[in-house]
Amino acid sequence: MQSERGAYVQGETCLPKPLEHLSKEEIERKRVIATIMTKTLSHLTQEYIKNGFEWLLPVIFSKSTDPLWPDPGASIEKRIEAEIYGEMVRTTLSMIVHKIVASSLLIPKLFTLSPNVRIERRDRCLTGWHLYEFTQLDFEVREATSSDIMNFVDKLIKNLILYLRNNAKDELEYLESYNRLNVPDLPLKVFDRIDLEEKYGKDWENVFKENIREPAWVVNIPREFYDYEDFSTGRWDNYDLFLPKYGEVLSGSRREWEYSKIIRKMERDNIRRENFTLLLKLAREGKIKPSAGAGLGVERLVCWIVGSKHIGEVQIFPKIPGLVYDL
Ligand code: ASN
Repeated sequence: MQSERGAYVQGETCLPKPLEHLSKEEIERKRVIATIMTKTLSHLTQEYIKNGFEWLLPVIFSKSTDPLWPDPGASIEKRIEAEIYGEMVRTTLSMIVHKIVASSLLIPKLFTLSPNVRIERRDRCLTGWHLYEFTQLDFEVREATSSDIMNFVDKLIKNLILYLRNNAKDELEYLESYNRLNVPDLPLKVFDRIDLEEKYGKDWENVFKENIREPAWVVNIPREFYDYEDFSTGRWDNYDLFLPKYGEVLSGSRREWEYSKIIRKMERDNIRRENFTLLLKLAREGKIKPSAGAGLGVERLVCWIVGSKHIGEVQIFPKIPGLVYDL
């Protein structure tokens, strides 16, 4: 691996270097990206608060976390488990279980900025789109429908772009992103995964992202037990938002809340029930309420905004699969 222009080069792909190895010029670019990150987070969190969401702090260790299975996109090399106080806990893969429980029992509209630890396969360092540690802006709304969430996200993305064009013009121009970052027309377009598979084949995600010019939705994607599935039609009531040229930045769904359906899906997917004891107990007691929500990859969003070649560039301390730096 050789060093070149702010990055280690591996094959065709540049892998972002740690801070202490950056040149003066590279430090300046990183600093501007950090300002875009600050403005993005500041704007997004304000939008959630304005829309009546409560801000939850994240958790790291829990007995239950996202199984991330079965999900055709998942490629976890290792799952981190640790024993504390005689109990087995896992680091957060996503706060999906916490969101469902908290929105059912306590706070109907919530969001969190949550560190997710996903030890991706090391070959994913070359996608420029994966990290082994990232931050998810995760949110959930009790009694919401999929269209409620999709309409909310449509406006969130459009308002963010408007905000940055007005309040971060110099930074975007420096990064050569200003002219590329257009305000999208709403509603964002919606595509069905079945049609995309028919048109582009198994690798539809990669072809799709090259064929869109504005962020666009894909719905009806088979995946984890907590996404709502209509057993009579086989349709999934879920949605992913894709960014042109980059890929999936947000995924979410209406949730399953009925005990019998959750159990049936866990059995079908070989999910270990003992890892979801509390969720199952609450569902059996009828305490899980219908909800919908989604999680937005913060670094992915900023990577697209600033036009980075590799997502590790938008992290101050890059967490690139297979590359463990000091910090
Ligand atoms: N945050 C996602 C959701 O709300 C789940 C995930 O990250 N796997 O559906």
